[in-house]
Amino acid sequence: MRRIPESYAALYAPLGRTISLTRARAQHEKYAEALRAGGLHVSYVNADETLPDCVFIEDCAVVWGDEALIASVGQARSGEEAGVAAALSQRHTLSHVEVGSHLEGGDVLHAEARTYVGLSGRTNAAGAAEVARLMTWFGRETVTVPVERCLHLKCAVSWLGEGTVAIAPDLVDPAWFDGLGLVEIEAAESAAANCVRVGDRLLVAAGYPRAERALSRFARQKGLKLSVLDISEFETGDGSLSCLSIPRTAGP
Ligand code: CIR
Repeated sequence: MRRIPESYAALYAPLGRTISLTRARAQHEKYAEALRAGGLHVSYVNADETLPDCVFIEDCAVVWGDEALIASVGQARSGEEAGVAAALSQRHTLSHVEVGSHLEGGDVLHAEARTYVGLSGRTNAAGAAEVARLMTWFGRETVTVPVERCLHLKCAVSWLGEGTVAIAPDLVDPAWFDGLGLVEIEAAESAAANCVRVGDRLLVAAGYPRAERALSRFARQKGLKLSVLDISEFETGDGSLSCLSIPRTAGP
């Protein structure tokens, strides 16, 4: 995870979006507790005041096993990758996407033997090809999915485990995920399609009661525990659950 800089609130204030740093920090800590409850050790990259959106660490790298592919984030956030690369280099072998490749981790979804990469406003075909190269190394197939109605692929679809994804069909066509189980999230609550699975825990965003019922039914059937997390202060910055961490759960 990455600590929240004071400048995070200042970035959104001129847009009329109010962020309480106190609330954001409390929500961030609850999120870390849920990751720990799922069996992970959490380490932090320091905040950087010159990079107000840096808390959305997921976008900076794609990690699989001991490999970390350092992404190339959108221009407004450029520079966030360096601190994340330095932290990851302690335990991972790094590679960097090439100049001209655009890639944000929010567009990369691992599900069963496939990795799906969203072609979005933030990730281009060259960026997706770099993910495919890394995944081929691990014997995984990569599929690109057009993303036109939201920021990243994972705003619309996320891995729940047990062969299943949560998906907002109004944002991305479920046909791309043929062969997987689908927990459909209705349009009015589509933000709840971004969940995080760690160990026997499913992290879901608070404030989406119908989606929570559907996800809690899934969790009950599969013997998982649900952590319902308020991430309002990150949603105000267009973030969702997965963007607050880079998990090292998948891979050999
Ligand atoms: C951005 O626009 O890049 C940030 N304000 C939000 C990034 C959210 N990242 C994510 O969902 N993976």
